[in-house]
Amino acid sequence: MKNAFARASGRPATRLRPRTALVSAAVGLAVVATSVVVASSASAATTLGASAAEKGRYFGAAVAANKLSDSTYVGILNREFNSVTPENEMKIDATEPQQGQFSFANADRIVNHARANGMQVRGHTLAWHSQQPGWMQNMSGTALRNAMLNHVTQVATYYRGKIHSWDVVNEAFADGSSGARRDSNLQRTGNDWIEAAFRAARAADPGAKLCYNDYNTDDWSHAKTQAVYNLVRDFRSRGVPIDCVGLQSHFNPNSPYPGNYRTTLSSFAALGVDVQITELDIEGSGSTQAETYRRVVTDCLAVARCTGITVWGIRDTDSWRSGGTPLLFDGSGNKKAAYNATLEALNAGGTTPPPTTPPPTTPPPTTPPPTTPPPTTPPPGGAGCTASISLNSWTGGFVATVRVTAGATRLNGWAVNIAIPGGSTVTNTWNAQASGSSGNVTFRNVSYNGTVNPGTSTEFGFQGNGVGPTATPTCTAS
Ligand code: 9MR
Repeated sequence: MKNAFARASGRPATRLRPRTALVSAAVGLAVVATSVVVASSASAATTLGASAAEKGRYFGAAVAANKLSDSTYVGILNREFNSVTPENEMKIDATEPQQGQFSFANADRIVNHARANGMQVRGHTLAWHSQQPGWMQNMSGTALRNAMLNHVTQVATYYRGKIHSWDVVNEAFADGSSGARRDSNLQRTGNDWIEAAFRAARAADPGAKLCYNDYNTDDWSHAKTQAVYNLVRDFRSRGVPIDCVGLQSHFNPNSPYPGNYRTTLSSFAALGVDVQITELDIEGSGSTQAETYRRVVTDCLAVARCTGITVWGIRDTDSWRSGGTPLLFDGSGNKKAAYNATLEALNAGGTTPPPTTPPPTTPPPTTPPPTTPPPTTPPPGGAGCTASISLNSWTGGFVATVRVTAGATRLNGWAVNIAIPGGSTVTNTWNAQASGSSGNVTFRNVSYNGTVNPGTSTEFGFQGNGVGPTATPTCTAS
């Protein structure tokens, strides 16, 4: 959407990860999991990230590298959020200012801060008509197509293993009632530019979830929403790799929260992709604003595959639309009514099924279909935890997604043991800490996903060379 706006300033800082802990016990055995739902009663998480994590979700914020020196900003970031999106630092103009010369310093500051503090990273964005560096703006045809694909490949490769989800393509559809693609130099390289970008991203980082991200796609009745839906449905039916849809969800009087928002979320999810609310902000104030935040959060929690929410900034003064005071903290860093409603809605969301997030749907080029070992049944109603693994394999490599499910008792930590076949090695891991890279490897929770409520699940993943594990993993509660 849009017109440019301010950026900000800063640098790195501290750490700290929230976690509400309650009792629990249990040691668990492992095996495959079916996910079951459970109402976690009266969870009283005191931060957004902790509460979302209890529901198997993340709660993130857009972050500006040059604000990482602001202690109030960083204090809130580290306390409340378990996911970050670089607000501008991974855009094309930032990462490839001259053709073939890549610049990752500012993005790295955010990624390093996130990783040091146990936060996931959403990558934003690999291909976009806007914020192109000058050299790209002036390109067209085959040269531009190749430059775009090279950009996707280089940036996704550089961050391979560090990105939870990539906005591979951003804002490719036109506003209004046409349902058409937005005209742009990228679009003029051919209608298949979007799928070409997704294929290149999958090949470069098979472990990242690949998202299409757009704005004004929140109202199910809008032509633009339908156009994105049709794109995703088409990609799914043809095996073009896509794992998620990002709904930016910038709400204001011209583009208000729609009553059919939940229908939009569930309709996309029914295509077999995750749905992420990627740039949430709601202009307004007081209880009106707070109630809209509550609705958005409640809608997300009601849809199993709505896996996370990112607000587009931390304090109102950090917002690209600061005049609309659209965020959860005021300019002094105080919690607003909107914050309280958001946290309440998260804490109230215990009855929702946990998200089911399969691994990337399409393997890199020349790949056999993903294989999934047959499920085993978890001990009925037992304490402890179970783990199931699904593989996306290709010649010489694999990505494993492991789902950890709590038994009858809340987990405060978990460890999953997986036998890596001889000759194979784990090359990188996300959402877990690995004890090694070969043989029997133990994957332990990281700070933000150790707490798992009874019957709910969390996921981690790893990538490896060789063949993926075939034995059933064992899970132990801690
Ligand atoms: O918040 C971003 C702002 O700092 C930039 O100046 C602007 C320039 O394009 O982009 C803003 O972020 C946009 C995001 O990348 C894509 N969706 C719309 C966001 C708000 O404009």
